[in-house]
Amino acid sequence: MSGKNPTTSKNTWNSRWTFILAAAGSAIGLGNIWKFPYIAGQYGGGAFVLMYMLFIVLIGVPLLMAETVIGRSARLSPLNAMRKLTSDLGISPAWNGIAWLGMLTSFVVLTFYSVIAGWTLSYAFELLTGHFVGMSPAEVGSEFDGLVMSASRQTFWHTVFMGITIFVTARGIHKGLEKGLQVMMPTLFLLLIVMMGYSMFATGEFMRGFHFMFDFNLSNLTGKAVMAAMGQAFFTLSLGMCALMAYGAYMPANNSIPRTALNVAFLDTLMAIISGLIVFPIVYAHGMEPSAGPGLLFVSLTSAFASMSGGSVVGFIFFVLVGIAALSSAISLLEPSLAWVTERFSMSRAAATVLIGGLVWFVGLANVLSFNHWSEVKILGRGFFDLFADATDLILLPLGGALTAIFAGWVMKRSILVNELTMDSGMFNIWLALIRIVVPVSVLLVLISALT
Ligand code: ILE
Repeated sequence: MSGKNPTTSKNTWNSRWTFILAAAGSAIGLGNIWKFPYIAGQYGGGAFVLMYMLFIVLIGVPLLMAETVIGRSARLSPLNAMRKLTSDLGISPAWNGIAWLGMLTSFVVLTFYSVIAGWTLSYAFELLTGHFVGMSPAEVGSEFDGLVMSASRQTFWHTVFMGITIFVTARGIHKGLEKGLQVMMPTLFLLLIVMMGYSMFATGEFMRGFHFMFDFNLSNLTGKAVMAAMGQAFFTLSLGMCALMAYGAYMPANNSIPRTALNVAFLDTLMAIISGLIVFPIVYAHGMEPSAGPGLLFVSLTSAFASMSGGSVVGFIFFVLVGIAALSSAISLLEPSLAWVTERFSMSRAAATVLIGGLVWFVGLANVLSFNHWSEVKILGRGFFDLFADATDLILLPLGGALTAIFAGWVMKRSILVNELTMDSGMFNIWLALIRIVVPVSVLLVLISALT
């Protein structure tokens, strides 16, 4: 392990807002806009949404704080942060497995995340060319099928997306991230509000969409639905993959970790809920099914853009902004392995980015092919895309999260936690109870209930 320490002011983000934006940039992405509506649709709406929000509060927020504490207290990449903490405590290096697991998970997630982000770029481009104008929802649906059946088109857009991610990341934290996010994230938020206005006033189905999301029937809560809600809570907050641990290393010492965690979780959840309130009314208005799967966002929204005046331009802007939200998330997924490789091999950041990003791109091709040429190739009954998505959501993220919680709650020195969290003792004890007991026990119960 090299002794390089990125605490110098050069490497800490230079304002309070920049860290919040970067952390929110990591959290807000395809998970909110693409995945939340489609998973909520598949698991029947209300009860799933309720469980998801419960997991955000009980597991997500405490864990977000724990990951950030680990990163900031050591000011190193996740793996070296864990190594430092375990060696200071004189305990088994087996705990460092948390960081290995996080690096593996963030890598695997990025391999399919980039493919879906490629879909958004493809849609932005096609909308700009006016391709969808006047198409019926059925025609828009078969266009989507055409995209996933085409290995070459998906490979092209996956390559464009990874290329941009590598380029921006290689330029370094300051230059790459700060300026853009301050403008893009609020713009995306405004556009989502505008589109929610469309769903509210132009579809005639807003209340039906609303009821789908918020009326809950507990009989819908199968073990699998609860597990999916938990996986989604981890995914959407970028937890269990060491992304926020890596970012924590750059967080200024005077930023409040609890306040940041609450802000990020609130913004992230708000974006997901708004996305659902945009998508479901459109789905109903166009006679589609909420359970349509990964194409839900693309087919429903594009059908709306196809029929509204100026829809091509609005749609183009929308998908570009979603692509940018995905970019700021993708950058955070590269960071755990990247930070470690630069420390370990004294490699330049740019070279390490190209190396890791290139590997992600290559493995990502398996996801592209799983939709078409390799659709018959099954491992554990799943094609690559489903295998990677399920393995991360249902197992790796919760496992990484639970181990992180156990480490932070039971193993780390209390003085470090107290110093980093700066909360009053009542709040601190609530956090400690959540992180020591509620997080690990819930993960365990959900895994057991889903497997039995
Ligand atoms: N949290 C982000 C999202 O919801 C990414 C998940 C990093 C992998 O899109």
